[in-house]
Amino acid sequence: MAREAGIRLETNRRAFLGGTALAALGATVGGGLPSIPQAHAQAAAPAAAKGPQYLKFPGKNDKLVVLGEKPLVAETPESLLDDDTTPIEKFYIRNNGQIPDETKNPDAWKITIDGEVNKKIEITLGELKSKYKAVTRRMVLECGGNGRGGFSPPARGNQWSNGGAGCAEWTGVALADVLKDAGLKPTAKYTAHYAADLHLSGDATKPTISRGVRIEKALDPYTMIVWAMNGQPLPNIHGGPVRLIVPGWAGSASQKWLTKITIRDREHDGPGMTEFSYRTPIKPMVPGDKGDPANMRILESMPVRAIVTSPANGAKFAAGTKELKLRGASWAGDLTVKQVDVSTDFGASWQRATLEKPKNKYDWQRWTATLKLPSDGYFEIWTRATDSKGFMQPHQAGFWNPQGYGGNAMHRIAVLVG
Ligand SMILES: Nc1nc2c(c(=O)[nH]1)N[C@H]1C(S)=C(S)[C@@H](COP(=O)(O)O)O[C@H]1N2
Ligand SMILES: [Mo]
Repeated sequence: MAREAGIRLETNRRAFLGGTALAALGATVGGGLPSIPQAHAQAAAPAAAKGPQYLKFPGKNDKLVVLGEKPLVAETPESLLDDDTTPIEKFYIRNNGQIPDETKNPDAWKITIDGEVNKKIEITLGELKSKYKAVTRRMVLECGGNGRGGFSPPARGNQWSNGGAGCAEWTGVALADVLKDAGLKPTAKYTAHYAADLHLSGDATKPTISRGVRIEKALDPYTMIVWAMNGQPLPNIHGGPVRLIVPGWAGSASQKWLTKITIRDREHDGPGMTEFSYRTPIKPMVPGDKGDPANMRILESMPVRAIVTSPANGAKFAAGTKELKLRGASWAGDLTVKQVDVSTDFGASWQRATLEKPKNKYDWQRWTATLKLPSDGYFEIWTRATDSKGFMQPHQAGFWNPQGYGGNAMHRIAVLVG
């Protein structure tokens, strides 16, 4: 009978440095840890000496790990992503600015659509709900920086393991339906998203973050304006009363507390669109270099990723356990996952996992596998996914970039038998 013990082999750099009894063990595991973690471990040790800080937030699971307090950012340990649909209490939180107060009258919330349209639209959430056909879809939302903790040297930003992602049931309307009413001009090329959250500085004239997408993605029927999450009114912390969900692309495009979408005739240039923000190198760059903004292009679809959601990293099993049942999740941005494999010999040989179909496009794909263990002892379980175009996760986060996007190293956990 599997039993989670008091050991924790944390997978993110900050956490495993926490001086746990098995820190040395954890150092070799590293979901996305570089192969030579010791050097960084020493360099980063003083700041991380306290170990992981757990979230205390109303309605949220107290095992979420705080990556930043101002703004509030919290990630979900992989083992908490074991539900088919991620419950709200386990869903990661990523803010760039201040969290607005909860609105008292959600249906009076106003959204404006302007710019390269024939007819500017000003609509309340109440009108949006009654005027358009509502749909519910289970889709992954994933932070553009997910997996960043795997980069060596470390990249700027929150050091996510793989838990800057979740998969929820979103209810709302297709953005395309609203854009159709507004009437796109032939010059409509890109969206620009605006919201009600105040900049960290408190300066009301500065947007906190304002990203956008190519008009083709805005017209994807799965790109939605949503007001409910898992059948509940969208919680304030997740952008309630109303937000965008742009599935498959960096989560930053999924504007929370949505107030306005301006249609532009060129790529948007708001905060989060320029220099190194949500941009990856055109020509691969030297890891650790400053980089050249002219060599960067905007990040769109997220890369393929699989995680083990059960057992948890650090799980202990009774002596004589010969078989382990694994469960996990996998997803691949705009694509689907074709195959998931698992290994217990450090990637020397691989066994194919059983992969489920997504419920709808952009849903994640759950997977299971049964592993035979040759003996008691310490084992690492590695998992890797391959997407529908044949791209497989690398052993280490590659294509280094200053802000650490696209880090999709294989997920690794450690277990102890006996
Ligand atoms: N208005 C607004 N929208 C936002 C953000 C933000 O800071 N402000 N953060 C973005 C980022 S970077 C991500 S990853 C997702 C996170 O959504 P969640 O907090 O609901 O998980 O929201 C996006 N939308
Ligand atoms: Mo993000």
